[in-house]
Parts: sequence; C-alpha cells; structure tokens
Amino acid sequence: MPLTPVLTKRFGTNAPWLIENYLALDGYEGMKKAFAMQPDEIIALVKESNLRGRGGAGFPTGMKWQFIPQNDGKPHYVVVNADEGEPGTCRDLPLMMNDPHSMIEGIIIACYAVRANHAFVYIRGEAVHAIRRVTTAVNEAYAKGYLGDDVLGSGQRFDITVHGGAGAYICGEETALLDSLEGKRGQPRLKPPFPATNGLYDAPTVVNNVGTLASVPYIVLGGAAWHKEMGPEGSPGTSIYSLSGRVKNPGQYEAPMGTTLRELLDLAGGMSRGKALKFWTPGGSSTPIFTDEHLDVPLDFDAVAKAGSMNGTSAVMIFDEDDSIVQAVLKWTEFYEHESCGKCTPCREGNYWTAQILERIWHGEGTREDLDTLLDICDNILGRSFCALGDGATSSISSSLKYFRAEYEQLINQHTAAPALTGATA
Ligand code: L3W
Ligand code: SF4
Repeated sequence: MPLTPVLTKRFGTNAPWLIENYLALDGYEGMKKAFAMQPDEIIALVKESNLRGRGGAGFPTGMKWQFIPQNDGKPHYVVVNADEGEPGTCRDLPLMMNDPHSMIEGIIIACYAVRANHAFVYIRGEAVHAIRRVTTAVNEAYAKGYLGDDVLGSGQRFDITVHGGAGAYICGEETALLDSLEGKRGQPRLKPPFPATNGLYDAPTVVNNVGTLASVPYIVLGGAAWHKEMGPEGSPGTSIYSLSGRVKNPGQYEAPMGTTLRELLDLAGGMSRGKALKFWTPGGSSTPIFTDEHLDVPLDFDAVAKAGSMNGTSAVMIFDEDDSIVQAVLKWTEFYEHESCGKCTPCREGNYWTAQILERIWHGEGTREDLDTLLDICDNILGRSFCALGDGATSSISSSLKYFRAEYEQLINQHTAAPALTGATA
C-alpha cells in the first residue's frame, strides 16, 4: 500500500463523495476485512498501529477503544466529534466534503470493535454544507446495506445519526458535546468518569475525531506495520496540516507526522509577501506560539511538546514580520472570551480581563504593570479551569510574552513617552 497521500488520496478525483466512486477506489474493503476478524483483534491492531487521536490531545485510539467495558449489558455508542472550531483548523470539513465514506467506514469498524450499534456524527452547526454531504452519504450507505440490519451478513445492526450543532466552540469539548447531543446546554462534565465508561446517556462511549476514524479503514487494510512506516515511532501515520495566513498557497497538505514547517512552506510555495516568518501556531490558537527558531521542529505530538507547545489540530497559522503579535493575541483572546461557557470562574472572568487588558495595550493605553497582570491572570486560569478551553486561552498570551515582550513594551512606552502629544491632539 502506498504511503502518503492516504486520507486525501481521493481529493480531486471524480466526485469522490459519491458511494459508487468511493467503491471504485477500495471503498468499504477495510470494513469487509474487519468483519472477518474478531472485535478484539481489531482493537489490538489499532493499538499496535499506535494511531493517536487527531482531535488535539493525541490520546492512543486503540487504548480508548479498549476502555469500553465488555459484557456489561449496556448499550455502547460511538460519537464522532466533527465540531471543528479551533481557530485555524480546517481539515475535518474538507475530509467530510471530499470523502465522507472513509469516515463512515471507520465508524462502522469502530462500532463493530467496541460492540456498539449506534453512532452519532456531531457536525459544527455553521457547516450546513457538510451536514448535507454526510447525511447524503449515510443514506447511500443504508441503501447499499452497509448500515441498517444484518450489515454484510454480520448479523449486526449499525445505525448512524447525523446531528448539527448550534455554533458553540465549547461543544467540541467531548463531554459538552455529549450534553448537547442529549438536548442539554453544552457545558463540560467533570472527568473522571470518562466517556469510555459514562458517556452518552451514561453508557460507555467512544468519542473520536473525524480524521481518527477516517484513518481506521486504511490501517485495517494496510496493517499496523504499514502505518508505522510513516512518521516517528511514538506518533506515526499521516496528518492533514491546514496552512493559513502569510503563505503563498494556503490549504490542506497531507504529509507524514513529523513534517517540519520548513518542509510545509516548501510544499505551499513559501511566504506570501516575501517577508520573513515572525510567529506561527503549530496546532491552532490554543497552542503556544512558535517563532522562526522552530522551523525545523518535527510536527508530531512528542516533538512539539518537547519544544514547548502542542501539536493540537495541526492548524498552522503563519504570520510575517509586518504582523503585530499583540493584535493576533488580542483577536484570539476575544474569541475565547466570547466562547467561554461560563461554568467556571477562572475562565469566565479571567478571559474577560485578559481581553480588556490586551485591548487597551493595543490601543496605546496600556501600563507597564499590565504585562505582569496578564501573566498573573494566566497563572490563575491555567490548571484551575474546568476544561481545556481555559488552559488553551492562556497559551498565546504567555508564549507571546516569552518571545515578544519587547513589542508589548514598545506599544506601552510609545503611549507613556508621548503625553504632550496626546494632550496637544486632544
Ligand atoms: C478513559 C482515561 N479515557 C483521557 C480520553 C478522553 C479524551 C481523550 C483526550 O482536549 C485538546 C485540548 C485542546 N480513561 C482517559 C481517557 N481519556 N484519559 O482521551 O483527553 P484530554 O483530556 O487529554 O483532551 P481533550 O479534552 O479531548 C483536546 C486541544 O486538544 N486542541 C484542540 C481544540 C479543538 C478541536 C477542534 O476544533 N477539532 O479539537 C488544540 O490544541 O486545547 O488540549 O477523549 O476522554 N484515563
Ligand atoms: Fe466553561 Fe471555560 Fe470553565 Fe471550560 S474552562 S468549563 S469553557 S468556563
């Protein structure tokens, strides 16, 4: 089986979202092979492949599946987190638009492996086009007998329900997503217990990202050793990197895990304005920023963590020397202030205050004490928030102060150094 492209191999081919075209390119072959195996063998294979969750945290998928209790007499569920909302992230939507059947095939294999009969695909509400596309693909799969009663003579029933969210970023947090699916206001639940034991309707539930599940049919077909040929040992497989910002050809680039920004920039034609790289995010705005020092960091879960950030959703947002770090951090912080669900005080109040302070610094009204206050508030949010949104909101603030404190100080000093001018113009 060829190495990359894997997940994007059908992109750009003739209407790859139609089931006939999917079938013509090995479609549903992984599912057939999986049905000839025992469920536990599939879990062992996914564990052996070392596939790690593509939703941001990189948790080992096979281990997550193995947590689902067996013979417990309860229904089990598979829930697909397709609420892609992390700023800069754009890979689940292209996957669902171009190749919805690879995700559906992965869902059926996951259901078979963890003995679930019902899966839910929770798609970001604004993505009406993706909701339509996946719904049509699910209907095609029912019509072909890949969903419904006695799928391929396995004696099992598999159902998929497509659910549109209502546009709240917090519903991408897995337990808020489950509450939202149950018809409640989407707010995170306390963990533990984890969804693996107490998930949807309090039943054992696997929550996986779109890209994670879309990888599964290829792993079943290609085998664990094939999967581990790509990328580093601890974080193998391929990733779809979404490149945006000051890059000549923004878009989705599939490459083995561990590809560096220098290599990605080569693929994407380089910087768009011919200016020097200033800062960038390796995995979305919830991850600490990197600078030109980090051009050669392999973008995989372990190497990025070692270099002080997170691989997150592989959302690479690129900024050049003419871009203001303070303005970028302000915009991201306003996003978190708006999307905070309000359940816990550090995040609800802290993001309000950091946004206020950044706003006044950006408008030339900051004071020298503001920088220490910003760091102090971040310290009071980080590790004290109920879910990852709070922690993630502090990442760009503290990392930007680490690398670009002088730029903040310059904005503050320009203001304090020129009181007469301010007075004269007032
Ligand atoms: C059973 C245990 N299950 C952990 C499961 C857990 C979850 C997965 C990872 O946040 C990150 C966040 C964002 N028994 C378990 C267990 N699990 N221990 O493993 O859990 P966790 O808590 O490490 O992460 P999380 O809450 O899923 C995800 C970052 O990703 N991020 C992404 C944001 C946005 C998107 C998007 O738009 N698609 O994902 C960006 O950096 O900040 O740190 O399933 O149940 N003992
Ligand atoms: Fe809600 Fe923020 Fe607390 Fe998460 S950290 S529960 S988003 S208030």
